[in-house]
Amino acid sequence: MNARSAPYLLFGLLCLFGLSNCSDEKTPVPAKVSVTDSWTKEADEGARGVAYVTLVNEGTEPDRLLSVAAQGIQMAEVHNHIKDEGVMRMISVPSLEVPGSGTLTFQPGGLHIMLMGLERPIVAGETLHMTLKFEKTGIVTTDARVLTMDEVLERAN
Ligand SMILES: [Cu+2]
Repeated sequence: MNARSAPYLLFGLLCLFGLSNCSDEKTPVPAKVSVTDSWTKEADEGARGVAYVTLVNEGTEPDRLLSVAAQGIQMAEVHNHIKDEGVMRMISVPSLEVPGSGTLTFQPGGLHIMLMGLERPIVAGETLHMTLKFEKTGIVTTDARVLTMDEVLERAN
């Protein structure tokens, strides 16, 4: 080691033991999740519905989606699709992690919100009011656009 590299080594060690602010270390930003997109498709009363959201965490710390409620729907649950012995099936996700600085896009065949017990039909052209509860961010509301089946197919292409 020569005299030139010594200060860098010292800085590196201080950095390692947390005694100095490392220049490239960012201060953690508390989790703050927002819903940037939300949509659902038309469904008859008594049928099952499905809704999709895009979650963006502007904080660097992770958060968790704990529950979802939708107006006029008895029960809303976060589901995911998994491949089980070659067969796709749905599983319930009671607590979904939203990574720090991360984006989660719910979509057909993946993460979705299952809507069970429709007290009235979900009508295309209207919106469905949903309330999402996060561990750190708290309550976030969104009005999901209701698409027709044709619009859903168009979106998939
Ligand atoms: Cu489902």
